[in-house]
Order: sequence, then C-alpha cells, then structure tokens
Amino acid sequence: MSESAQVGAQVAIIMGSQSDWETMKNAAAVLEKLGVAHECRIVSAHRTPDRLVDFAKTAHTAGFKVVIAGAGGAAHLPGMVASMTHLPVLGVPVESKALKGMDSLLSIVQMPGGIPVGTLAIGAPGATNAGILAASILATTDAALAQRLIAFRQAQTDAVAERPQ
Ligand code: RP5
Repeated sequence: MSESAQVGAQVAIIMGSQSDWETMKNAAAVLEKLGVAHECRIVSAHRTPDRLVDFAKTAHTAGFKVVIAGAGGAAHLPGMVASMTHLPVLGVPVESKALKGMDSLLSIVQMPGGIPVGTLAIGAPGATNAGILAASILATTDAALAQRLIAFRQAQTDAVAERPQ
C-alpha cells in the first residue's frame, strides 16, 4: 500500500482486507490528484474488531473529517464505523467473487434509520467517487480545495470529444 500516513490527513481510507486495496487505491489516487491529505489503513470488522473500535472511537480526535470505508461480502465495516463516530462515513462495496458485490452493496446500503452510511457504487467507480465526494465535503469549508475540485471537473468536461473517433 503506497499511501500510508500523510501529515494532517483529513480523510481516512479504511478497508477490510489487503485484497480490497486494488479497489480502494482509486479513492487514494483521486484524493492525491485533488491534493487532499489522507491515510490508508486495513481495519477488519471480522478479523480485527478491537482495531475497528479503536479506530472508530478516535477518528474524530485524530483529526479526520471524513471516513471512506470499503469492504466486501458481509460488509459490516462501514456501518460499524458509522455507529461509533459522528463523522461522515462513505461506504464502498468491494466486488466479491461469489456475488459480484451485490452482497457488499446491500449490506452497506441498507442501514437502519439513524446511522447513515453514504453508499457509493460497487468497485473502482465507487472508490473513485468516494474520494471525490470526500473532497466535495471538505471543499465546503476550504476555498482552495473548492477551486481544485472545480478545475478537476472542468478537465473531465474538456476531455469529452464532440464526436467519436
Ligand atoms: C471482507 O472480506 C474484506 O473487506 C474483503 O473484501 C473480503 C475478502 O477478504 P480476504 O479473504 O481477501 O482477506 O472482510
């Protein structure tokens, strides 16, 4: 995992397994592009429950403003983190082998009322969008980041050709 601790990280990208990194690195990549300091960690709801509790309960005091949580299968990680922090939690359903991520999606998106998880698309597009959305949230109180976000979106628009080649 190339992105580890960055000074003053505002976004925590956590994932249930090393195997999720292939997907979650897309969130890190877009945050890198937008100049948002972030930190990536493996926190498994099932295999490292104590690490999960410790992370979730200290995320706010550690200075994080947004948490991006990716997991696959019976994906409890985003919901469990959301239950222990008031920070916004963005959930990324990682594509699973058996059910192609439908299991991940449903287990992340179907939160009972009261504890929200902002759920993105299955797989890499969801991870990318989680990164952009985290930046959008931070940009509401960061004018310089808002300008970088606007430029990023404009570049995407400019890259679309008028006609197919
Ligand atoms: C989940 O189980 C992880 O988020 C991962 O998506 C899935 C499989 O994990 P590994 O068996 O590859 O470690 O907890």
